[in-house]
Amino acid sequence: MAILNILRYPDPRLHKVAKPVTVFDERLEKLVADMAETMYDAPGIGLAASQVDVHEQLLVIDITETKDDLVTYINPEIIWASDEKQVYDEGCLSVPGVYDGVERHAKIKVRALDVKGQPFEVEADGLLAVCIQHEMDHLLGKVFVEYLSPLKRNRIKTKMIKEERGLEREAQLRAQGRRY
Ligand code: K1U
Ligand code: ZN
Repeated sequence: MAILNILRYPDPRLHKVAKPVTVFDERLEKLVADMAETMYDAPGIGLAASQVDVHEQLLVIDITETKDDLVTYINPEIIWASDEKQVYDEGCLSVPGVYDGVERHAKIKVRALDVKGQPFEVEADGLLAVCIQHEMDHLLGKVFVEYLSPLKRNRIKTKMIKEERGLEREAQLRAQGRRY
């Protein structure tokens, strides 16, 4: 297994639209295992393939504290959504350190395929409903900060770009064997 690189906002690759998975093979199983390891390591409660620069309709979620209930959703579709909405303070591994309220459907019913290509359905509410909708947005190329005001989004973008420059500088100095 391997820890994959998570793209950071505002990387333009986060806005690519993912294509359906058509081949259920060992490569897909390895990708799912690597994504799960990457999510647990981060740590996070969800990860979409788009975040690791794989533009296929695949996501992993485990909202348990015990980290023992991994669910893989391939080609997920929301087949029902409640009129009722809920606001939750969301985070994102592609926008580390930023949490803000997003309004989404309070309850949803999702149809997806598992890693073997077998269909299943899930009814979700609470954090699971939030997380599925957040991850499905990633597959459409949408990052949660796009629900925020242009002012907040631009502040976040500026902060992320500054942090990225700092990280690049640290990496340069480390490569030169210096302390920073
Ligand atoms: O980047 C991602 O898509 C993962 C994201 C999922 C998510 C969290 C909260 C609301 C909506 C979607 C995260 O996992 S951010 C990290 C996080 O929330 C967390 C990390 C460790 C323990 C518990 C939560
Ligand atoms: Zn995210």
